[in-house]
Amino acid sequence: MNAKNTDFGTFAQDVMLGLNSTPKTLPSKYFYDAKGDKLFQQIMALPEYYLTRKEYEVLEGQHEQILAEVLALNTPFNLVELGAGDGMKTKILLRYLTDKKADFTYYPVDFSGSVLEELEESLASEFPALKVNPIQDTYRDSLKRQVWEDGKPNLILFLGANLGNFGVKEAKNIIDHLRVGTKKGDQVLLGFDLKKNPQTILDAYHDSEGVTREFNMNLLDRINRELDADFDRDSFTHWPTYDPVSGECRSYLVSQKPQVVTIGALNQSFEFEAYESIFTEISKKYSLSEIEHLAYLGGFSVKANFLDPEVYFADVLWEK
Ligand code: AVJ
Repeated sequence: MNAKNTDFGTFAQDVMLGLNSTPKTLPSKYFYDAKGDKLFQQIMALPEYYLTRKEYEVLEGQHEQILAEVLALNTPFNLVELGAGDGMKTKILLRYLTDKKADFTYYPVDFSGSVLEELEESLASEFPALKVNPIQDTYRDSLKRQVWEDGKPNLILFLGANLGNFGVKEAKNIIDHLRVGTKKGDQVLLGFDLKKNPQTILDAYHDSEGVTREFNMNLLDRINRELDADFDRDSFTHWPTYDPVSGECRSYLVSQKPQVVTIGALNQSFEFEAYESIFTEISKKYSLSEIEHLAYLGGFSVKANFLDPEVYFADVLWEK
């Protein structure tokens, strides 16, 4: 595997920076260790978590149109996927491209090494002839390094509303990295969760089984496990919010009492006032005009928007 070290130093530093900030915050990319990957797979199967099913519907129903241009090139290309995860939805595209005898190499990029290993195994058994080159990295660093760049056309997948994990300013910065990391003619397919009934959105992040709560809490468990800390998870509440104006769904862990948490690896204690919170995740919801504006800022032209019949989710195809 083309692995970048997601070493202890980085996690510890990010936790230190985040918990020393006001308000306190922790980066959501650290949700995804082996336990977090499993919890996210459970989230995707929840009745309230419509995102995965809606995007699956889009890809299942419209993969022919989505892939028509890249197939029409009739030349070898690279299929790069930022945040590949378990590849469940991507396999629709891989199956179709394979059936069409397309000549391409698949570069799944993910921050989680454990999910990449599982993906590699499942691809080897389901697509034995597929050329796969997994890359363990962040979105930004992978776009800077571009280990896939060999002059062939690229189709870059950024599915699953993963861009939603960034606020507006940061999302623009990621789009800038996409611009720098692509060449003229390259295509990008991005998944966006759309603005909709606020209750539907809130329910997706506040499921009745409490899996999303566990997913957030795992961050505290992970700090306990890996950084020798003493977070008492039961004294924190999972609190998601949704603001229909900004489209920002935000998750917080709220301390239910004044308390002190010690992180051994940092040699530091952190004080929490009663009801002080840690901001753990943003999942931004977009309108179609906001998405179009992003394309414009990045210097991409919009080829097509692929929507599900209920207009819950959009996969948009851009070209540089
Ligand atoms: C993987 C970023 C798409 O924001 O909806 C699910 C992660 N967080 N439930 C999202 C998540 C809480 C998810 N993404």
